[in-house]
Amino acid sequence: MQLGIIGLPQSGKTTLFNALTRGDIPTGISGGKVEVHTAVIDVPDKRIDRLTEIFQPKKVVHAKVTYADIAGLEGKSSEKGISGPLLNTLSQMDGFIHVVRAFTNPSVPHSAGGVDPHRDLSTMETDLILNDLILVERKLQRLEEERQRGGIGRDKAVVQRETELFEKLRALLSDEIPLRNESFNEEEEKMLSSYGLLSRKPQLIVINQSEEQNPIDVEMPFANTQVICIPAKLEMDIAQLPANEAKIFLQEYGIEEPSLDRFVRLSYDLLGLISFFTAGEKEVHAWTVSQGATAQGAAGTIHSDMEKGFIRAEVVSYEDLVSLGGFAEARQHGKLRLEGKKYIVQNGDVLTIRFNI
Ligand SMILES: Nc1nc2c(ncn2[C@@H]2O[C@H](COP(=O)(O)OP(=O)(O)O)[C@@H](O)[C@H]2O)c(=O)[nH]1
Ligand SMILES: [Mg+2]
Repeated sequence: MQLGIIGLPQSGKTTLFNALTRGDIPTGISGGKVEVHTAVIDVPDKRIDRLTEIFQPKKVVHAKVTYADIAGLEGKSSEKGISGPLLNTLSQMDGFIHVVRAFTNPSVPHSAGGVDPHRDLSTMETDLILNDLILVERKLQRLEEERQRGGIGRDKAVVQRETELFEKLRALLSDEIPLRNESFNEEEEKMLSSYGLLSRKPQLIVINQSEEQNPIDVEMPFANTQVICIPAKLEMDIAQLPANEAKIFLQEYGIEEPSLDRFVRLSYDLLGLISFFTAGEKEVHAWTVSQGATAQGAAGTIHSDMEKGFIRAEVVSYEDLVSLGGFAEARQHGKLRLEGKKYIVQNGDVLTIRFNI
């Protein structure tokens, strides 16, 4: 799973990226050069800590999310659309972290004049929407040509439905509605899957504020959109401290949980992902699946042999396992269930897959 960090120049993308990765990539670089940095992050999860206490495994593996700091969007690519390589990178993302500047810092002038998070938010949103609109117009043109030629072996009804879908997209985008606000049926999803439409990707908006500012109220009336306020610079400074010093720092400021931990979890939720666990003396491991995944599908994320040779899954919820203290105890209390391949995996299920090859 990959999340692209986007936003206007000097909004704090690299600062946030450094905070997430404990990195030290130079910040404050102006100019709209296209540049991408990526890093893989462990998803913080207190459940893993508890399971580790119980099983004392040799190895612990967290769920992962990849973040990409993507510089190059300037909020004015609307007429021609976003340039090739940049568009290509953006299209490959599963979702966006959209950093919006709210911090005041006299040494960082704002290219559009004063600091105005609402203005910047809509500048970037418009950019994504217009870029999609250009793509949709082109597609409709090709469909029209196909119709005039009398089709090229494609079912006429399919071409018709595709045209209707893209006309619907054009109407939405013309009304400045991002496509992530809409839901699509299975056939439409399939028709759209090869188009990396940017406004269709789920978005987590990060209001990058100064630490002394009160949280800023930003309303986003669209589905698949969440907002979080983060003082990115402060978070970067904390992340760059050695772990023990960071702890003291957080205690002194009365911060229970760094906002970054919440942030990483929010971005995981935004993508509709859940974790299930495998646990034993060898390893405690968090695995990532989409909400609605089946037991057999989940087995496949561990190993393709487990999916092919799937017999049953032994399932216990994280809460039951932890409160009873182990698999044997869970079995005694009837909390260890046997489930078939169609079972829908729940967030926090601890699975043992039975399979043969
Ligand atoms: N005071 C303050 N300065 C910040 C904050 N976030 C970023 N900056 C500064 O703003 C400048 C641009 O940040 P950077 O992360 O490079 O922005 P990017 O162009 O979006 O990658 C740098 O000089 C940062 O130190 C913040 O939360 N507070
Ligand atoms: Mg940068």
